[in-house]
Amino acid sequence: MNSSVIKSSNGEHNLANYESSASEFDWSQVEKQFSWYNTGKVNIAYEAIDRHAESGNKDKIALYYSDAKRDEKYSYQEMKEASDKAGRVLQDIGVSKGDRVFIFMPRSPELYFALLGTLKLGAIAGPLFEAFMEGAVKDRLEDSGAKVLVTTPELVGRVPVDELPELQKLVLVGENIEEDEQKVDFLTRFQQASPSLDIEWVDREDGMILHYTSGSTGKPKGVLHVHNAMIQHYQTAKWVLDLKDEDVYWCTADPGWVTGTSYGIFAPWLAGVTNVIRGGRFSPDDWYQTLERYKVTVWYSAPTAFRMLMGAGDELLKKYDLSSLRHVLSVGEPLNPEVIRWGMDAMNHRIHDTWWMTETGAMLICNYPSMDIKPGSMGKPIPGVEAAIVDDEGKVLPPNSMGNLAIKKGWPSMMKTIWNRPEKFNSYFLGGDWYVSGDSAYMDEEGYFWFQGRIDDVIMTAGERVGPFEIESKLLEHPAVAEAGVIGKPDEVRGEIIKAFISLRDGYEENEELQEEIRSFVKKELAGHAAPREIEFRDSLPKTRSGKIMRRVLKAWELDLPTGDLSTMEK
Ligand code: 6R9
Repeated sequence: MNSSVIKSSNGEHNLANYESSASEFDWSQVEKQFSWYNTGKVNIAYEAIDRHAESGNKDKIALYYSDAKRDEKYSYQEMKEASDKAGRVLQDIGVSKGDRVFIFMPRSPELYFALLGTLKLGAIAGPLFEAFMEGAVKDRLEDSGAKVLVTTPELVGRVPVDELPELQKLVLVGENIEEDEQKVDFLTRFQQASPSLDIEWVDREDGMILHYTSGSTGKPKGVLHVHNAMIQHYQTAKWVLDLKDEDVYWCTADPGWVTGTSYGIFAPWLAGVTNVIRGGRFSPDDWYQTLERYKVTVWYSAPTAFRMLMGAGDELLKKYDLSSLRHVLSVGEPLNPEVIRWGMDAMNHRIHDTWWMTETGAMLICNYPSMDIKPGSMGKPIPGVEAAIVDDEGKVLPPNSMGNLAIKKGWPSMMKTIWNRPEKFNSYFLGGDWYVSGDSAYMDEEGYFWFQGRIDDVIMTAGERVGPFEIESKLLEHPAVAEAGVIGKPDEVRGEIIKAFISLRDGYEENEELQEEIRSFVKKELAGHAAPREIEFRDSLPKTRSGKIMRRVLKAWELDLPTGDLSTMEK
């Protein structure tokens, strides 16, 4: 099943002792690292930032930020003060414990100040990816009952304020903002704010961050994480990211997605390292330059990015000095063996795959430095995590059987609930104890896990998780569309691309202009990355008797596969 094994490169933490018995590890050992261990009262922003500023690391660089226009750095002390000031601005407009403060803006230092300031007040931060359009923004603000939105003058037009009765304040980060009942000028208030703040000490199970993510049915769901997740953010920063004091770390994910918060904010700062944030869009030149310029030592990215870098050619790579790199990791989609081989040949680095989800809050199955890599495998569960392949009844299957990838309840960074929908939360569990991921996989005799696919219809395109239902619902709002079914179509670079099958209403003609119009409709209303790259018109779509579009049949059409059991199909 696996042709080659790449030998371990050994990290600081040799986890080999734990491999035979994951349950041997006791997470409460990790808690003792934190100042709250004795009091039980906690705040993740304090542990990530203030603690380092107070313990002799105040001048250490916490953040290097750059984009096309800005080039800045902040020490831990400066981050502490900036997040205190942002907290003050939010406190002054009435934010307090438990409130939802959403942040909808491109990466910038202010985004990070505002997010940390929100957490210091004990409020719940909700990051929104900057590419979201009006419909997507509205759904998320409405469901969460957000009280405050931090955004920019450029993006505020996408916020349908009149339709969001619970939204009280719009905090605008930009120049020359005129304040009114609702609008708040962030930068002016920030400059005047006092750089000190009384932190709200909360319980470890209190809400911290709300990430909206997609399943195969229904609207996007709000996954709530709590302060306690820091235990696992911290420990995986040590074990898996292999972070040490002197490291310069770069996670390329945007904080609109969970990787950009758990591993773009919390893990590196809890570990007290120097964190690099690069704004703007992906380009191979820009990324290599970023690695070179900051002498990045640990780099966490995604298969689509690696494939694009691979496609840009080794000549380009050779122009840069990447000798600072020590450890490279990947998440979000299957990491092809071919990409691992490219990593070895072109960069002389093993790329370490890691598996986890928005719901799980932190890494669960990984290739950590002290273990041998089997290219194509996601690795093994980290200590303290028990994973298995179970059948649909929750029965554990023997090695090499395909089934549901499931995790035994009880890891520290597990989501607390699905916002507003506790019944949805319960639906993740089988037999009480197994969290079922929605991925199918198998485990080999040596305990390595191999990803096979999604069991539901969730699409992973360029590392982003997109629910077909949200796109289908949007498509149906277009006047020409009678029925729509959306699937992921395999793609060499992006993993999958979004393909829509559409049947038209009477009076509309199938042509390219209409395709383009429908595509830009989704782009404008939802987000660029949610717009179908391919649209195919059909006279009718396959449906169950209850009227559900059978995406499985659409997929089979696309891949020229047998359509399987059609007994529930409408005749
Ligand atoms: C962190 C994150 C979760 C889904 C997950 C799976 C896919 C993530 C993977 C992987 C193969 C890996 N996924 N890591 N598939 N190999 N190493 O990506 O969270 O956006 O919620 O996506 O991503 O299908 O179920 P999220």
